Amino acid sequence: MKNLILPILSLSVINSYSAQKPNVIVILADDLGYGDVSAYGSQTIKTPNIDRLAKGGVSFSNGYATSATSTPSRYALLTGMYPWKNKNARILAGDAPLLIDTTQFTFPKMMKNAGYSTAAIGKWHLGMGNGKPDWNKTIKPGANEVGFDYSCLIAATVDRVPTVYIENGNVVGLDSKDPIYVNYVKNFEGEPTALSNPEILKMQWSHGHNNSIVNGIPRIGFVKGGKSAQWKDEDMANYFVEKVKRFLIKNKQHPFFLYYGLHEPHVPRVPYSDFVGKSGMGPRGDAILEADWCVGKLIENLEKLHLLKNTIIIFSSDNGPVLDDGYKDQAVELLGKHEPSGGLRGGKYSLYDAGTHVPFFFYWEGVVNSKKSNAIVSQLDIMPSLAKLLNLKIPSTLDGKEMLNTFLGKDEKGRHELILEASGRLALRKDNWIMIPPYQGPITNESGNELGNLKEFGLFNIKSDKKQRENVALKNQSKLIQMKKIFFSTTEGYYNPNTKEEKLK
Ligand code: NG6
Ligand code: CA
Repeated sequence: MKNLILPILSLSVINSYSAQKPNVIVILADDLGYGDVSAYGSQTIKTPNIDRLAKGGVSFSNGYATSATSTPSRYALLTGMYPWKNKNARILAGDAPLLIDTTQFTFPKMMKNAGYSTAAIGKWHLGMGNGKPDWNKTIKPGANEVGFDYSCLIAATVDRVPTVYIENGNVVGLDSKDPIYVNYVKNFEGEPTALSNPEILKMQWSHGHNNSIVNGIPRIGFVKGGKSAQWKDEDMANYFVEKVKRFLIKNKQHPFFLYYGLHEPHVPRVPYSDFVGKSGMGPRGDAILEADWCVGKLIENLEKLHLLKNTIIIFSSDNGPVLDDGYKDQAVELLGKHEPSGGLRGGKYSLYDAGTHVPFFFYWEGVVNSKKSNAIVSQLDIMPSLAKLLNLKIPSTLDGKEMLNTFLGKDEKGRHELILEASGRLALRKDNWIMIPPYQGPITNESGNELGNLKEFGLFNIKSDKKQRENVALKNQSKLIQMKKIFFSTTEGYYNPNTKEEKLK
């Protein structure tokens, strides 16, 4: 009953009764597209658990990640700052140093200061250590130094070494007699790679992923030793579900903030056997079903612990979808009628809308009513909005905007403007318009996704032309001029038409 009265209590009242502070969980999927959840109407995949959050809460049809790749998106969510202002906020290698400055204001620090227990579980990809860490010692600084009391993470992505779990800075299950070494430049003598030993691969690579082989899967980067600590991709979903469960049990009497980074459906897509073949779309679809199962387990555990009614759950994805992201897993061949981007143009890596326009749901059982909202919201705005709810102070310099009532479904006022980013390239969404300035560089990358590199300014009305088929810049000069003005003043010093896709590690 308690939480039913919450909305009518004044904010100061929420604060004086710490027992009533709502728990907060942010679930961030990896490469899940706007059309990859059935909540927005897709008939080709069924995601009932994610849909439960969508249908029981506020379902945003204009929800955005800041960026079309993982590292910058996650940086923005956790700091409230546009990631393109930090030149290092690009797809990080597995041995990259911690990207967030330990003195920086962060979402977990804010929650911790408000008395919350904080945890990051799952995908990290924000670097750890001071650069090329010794993985056999405690790796610092990392998630624990930017505000998380507890962390259990994969350092980067599922396709990058080291392929080990790292709990509070320590590699889990490491045998000191078999230390682990990582190198992103050259291989360790005698260690098999996808090029030297293709016969031991259980999954083939299509581009990029031809370095060390772990669990029969070729990865990015070279690794030696640490055999006892290597994860089994098939078991990863369950591993993190259990870690989440333990965290919930431990904190059932105490307000908590959980950042839960699902690893699906990023490549390599290697779901648990229960999901294999279940989507009819091959590993990519099966991995989405597994992600949905993880969300189901989380809800089930919250219910069992009687926590669901006092927990805000925010669900989104770090960037848009991709099919062939470097492994031959038949994502293209078995797609059928499924549209991962939900009919938007582009995908991961793209300045077109599907790069950053992602699933976005705000669920708070008993407090927030079921609603579909067309308001434009960004993951940047989550932290400032929760600050408002909890009456917490945040720096005035943040790029995130307070939109509490929009998240609570009480009004439809969203952002008017949002800068979108793809590998350092920038665009502007303003109300129903998207303006993409000219960029050199290829039309597509190896994944086949269109990058949104246009020779001239592009202007699209995404209300009337959601697929961005028609560049209406010439027809709408005054709109273009207005948008250019906003774009150049917001991004002053950051627009460079020669920005190329960096050679990725
Ligand atoms: C790219 C990888 C891709 C993926 C991406 C990061 C190649 C050819 N491609 O470099 O597979 O790992 O980085 O994805 O290596 S993200 O979602 O974490 O940003
Ligand atoms: Ca991603």
